[in-house]
Amino acid sequence: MTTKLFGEPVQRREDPRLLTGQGRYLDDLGPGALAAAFVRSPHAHARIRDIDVSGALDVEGLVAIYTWEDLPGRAGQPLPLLIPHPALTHGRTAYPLAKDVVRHVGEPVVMVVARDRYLAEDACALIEVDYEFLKPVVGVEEALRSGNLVHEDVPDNVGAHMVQEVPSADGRGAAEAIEAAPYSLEFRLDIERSASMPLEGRGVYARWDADDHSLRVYSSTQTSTSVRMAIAATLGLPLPKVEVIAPDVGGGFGVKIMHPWPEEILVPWAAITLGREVKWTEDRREHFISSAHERAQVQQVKVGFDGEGHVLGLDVTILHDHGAYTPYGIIVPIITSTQLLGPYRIGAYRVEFSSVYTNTVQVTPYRGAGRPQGVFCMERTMDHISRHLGLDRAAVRAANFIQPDEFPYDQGMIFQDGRPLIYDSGDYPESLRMLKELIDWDGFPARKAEAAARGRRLGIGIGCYVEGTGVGPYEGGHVQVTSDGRVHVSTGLTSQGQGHETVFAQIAASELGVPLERVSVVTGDTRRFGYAVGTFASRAAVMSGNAIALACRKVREKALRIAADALEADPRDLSITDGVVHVAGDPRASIPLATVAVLSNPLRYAFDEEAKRATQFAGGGSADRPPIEEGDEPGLEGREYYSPIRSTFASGMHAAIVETDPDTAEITILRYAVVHDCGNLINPMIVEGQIHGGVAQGVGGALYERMVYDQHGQLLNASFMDFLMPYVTEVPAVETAHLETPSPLNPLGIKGAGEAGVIPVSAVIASAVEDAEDFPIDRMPLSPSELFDLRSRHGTG
Ligand code: MCN
Repeated sequence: MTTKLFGEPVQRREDPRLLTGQGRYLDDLGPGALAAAFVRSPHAHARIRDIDVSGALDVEGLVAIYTWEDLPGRAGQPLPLLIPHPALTHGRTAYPLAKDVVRHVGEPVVMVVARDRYLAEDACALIEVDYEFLKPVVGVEEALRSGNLVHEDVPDNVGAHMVQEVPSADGRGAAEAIEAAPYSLEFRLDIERSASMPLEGRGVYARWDADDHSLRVYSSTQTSTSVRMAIAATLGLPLPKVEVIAPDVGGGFGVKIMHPWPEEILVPWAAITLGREVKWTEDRREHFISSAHERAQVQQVKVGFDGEGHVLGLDVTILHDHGAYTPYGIIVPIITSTQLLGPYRIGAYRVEFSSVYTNTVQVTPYRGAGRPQGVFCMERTMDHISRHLGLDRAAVRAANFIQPDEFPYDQGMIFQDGRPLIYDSGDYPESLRMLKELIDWDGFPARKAEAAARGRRLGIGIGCYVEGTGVGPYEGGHVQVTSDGRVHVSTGLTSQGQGHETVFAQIAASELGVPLERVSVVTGDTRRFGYAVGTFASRAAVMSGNAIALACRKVREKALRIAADALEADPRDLSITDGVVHVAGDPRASIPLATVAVLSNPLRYAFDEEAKRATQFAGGGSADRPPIEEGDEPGLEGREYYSPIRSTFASGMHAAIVETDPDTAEITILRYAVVHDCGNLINPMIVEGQIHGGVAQGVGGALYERMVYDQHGQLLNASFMDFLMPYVTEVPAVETAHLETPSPLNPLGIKGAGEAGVIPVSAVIASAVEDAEDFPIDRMPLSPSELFDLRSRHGTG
């Protein structure tokens, strides 16, 4: 690399646009489009006896009303189940509009299209649906106990049951290892439901071009290519006749990935059927009751260990609340059960989970995707062991760490991508050393004692994790240098605020040796890049980053070849700096990359000054060769795909100091420290921003955010008045240090960072509160009133 932009804290170039109101979000588009609105089920479980739309027919501006019966062919089938798995014996997905039965409050039943949203909502209010009530099931334990079935044909409400077991080196199973261990403990953990709450909800806007027989769809999505494929397949359109564009997207955090939402099928279908532009923008209540939730699990843990805290056997049984449907199969509990192992070498491990249906909103991946639950389980376990043995909590973790010379380290499990769970690199002891120094771990007991002398309760907590990032199967990058010397980069995955316009430009500028200002980046537009997987699983940097680097290398090689020809030099003697190709040792022998771009196209119309100069500059190649040689293409551009053999494992360790109020049980985070390792950093400032945002979300999950369902399946806090999120006043300043252990698996040596911040926060806060209060914390989130109750229960209140 000739221009050092990779690794620099370059300012986010998208921010001036986004922060000054210049962003173009879904609802900014199609101001004249017809509006769709939905009648959604008010009941958690009911049979639809009749739908009477007659009362709505006179509403002024009404254009159409659709129920399930109106949906043609595949559009009337259940939505796809994206990731089937042999353990998922009873996978179920919803119909785009409910057919016969509704299984959670908020399930769409009728779609109305009208001149504007107000009129569409008015019409919705006048449609009468006659429901026969069925008994709802809420909560995983209730679902297993009660005879009420969410799906009539799913016995016991269990959609999937899976066991993975890794015996110890001496061949013992987990039960045997625990039995034989000098010490053992058993405990239960409860983690409640939460959800990703992007500032911008979901939304779709579709335009049908009857002349061209083609459809253009804008969706606030994390995966425009999957939306495109789903629309083409469901509505029977040839793929090239469907284009999907993700405009600026105001956050996704998982809820906008891959699986087609009903609205992403229904709105385009209505646009085609009506021959008009149609748009739907989700409102906040719809987001609460109709999109997706995550996290809810009950975990039963048994652990056996020796006197130094080495884990000899671990047995975890998980009840995973899947809500009413399983559009992504069992990906979330699989991630929990595999990544639970963290940075540790565990003697023998057995994990069993049941994925349980309930009459609540479906569960799909939310930032961290099952890992916060796994880390909560493992880190609580480490704290239980330390407490039992009276050992330092950091020392017990260190005793179990996989050592730097043990990589690649095979955990013996099968990862969520169906491949072996192998960690590629890391240095966990060094991470811990850095973290202890950052938070002054060893100095804390004195600080705690000093505070206690003044009547204050302080506690310190710690949490460690690993994260498989950059999952495949592929991502691509396209790079083109035009005759004005500009570099146009595109990749198919989308952006929701991660700073991709900046980091991908940094990669291209570094690889090609051009100034950053000359690079532009387009993401999430199937017109520019048709094959892509999408933005989730902290994969954009690894996947598109490497694909773009490879495409740049291809372009660079071609540029050097053409330049060498023009300069009559050896390509190996050339370098590119500041957008100019130079011959080593001859400062006057140079040619701008812009000129090389002109020379790359034998059809040299001189449309601009640069092209005119270039045409005069050199003949561009030998007279005895054809203008385009075999295997070559005109233009200075290249497309490459990156497809890894397996995921690369990022890791990190967090620590927090909290204060709990002896009277009110209020929990205040006084300090929060992070050591993070995502391999080579492309942009440390962006990674820190990602970590800070993740920690803020994690603080929400640890102390505030929960979905409160009553026994009738009604979500009681479906608004920002009642669903508490941390404000800036509750989020601590995050002190961050980076460790860079490059990944040996990809050319840039990078690992992902986008979810890292959120993953261990609940575990860390629990650890710190436990230290302050001196009794075990077994649930998340933890409100002051719950802490108050726990104090009473433990006789310390
Ligand atoms: N990065 C870097 N160096 C590295 C690794 C990453 O500079 N070694 C940069 C990347 O280039 C990128 C950012 O850090 O700009 C995050 O990179 P990555 O880990 O690849 O994550 P993705 O870009 O794939 O983003 C997805 C991830 C996920 S899974 C969720 S959920 C999430 C998140 O990112 N949703 C977000 N962060 C979010 N941030 C915002 N603002 N909005 C969301 O919806």
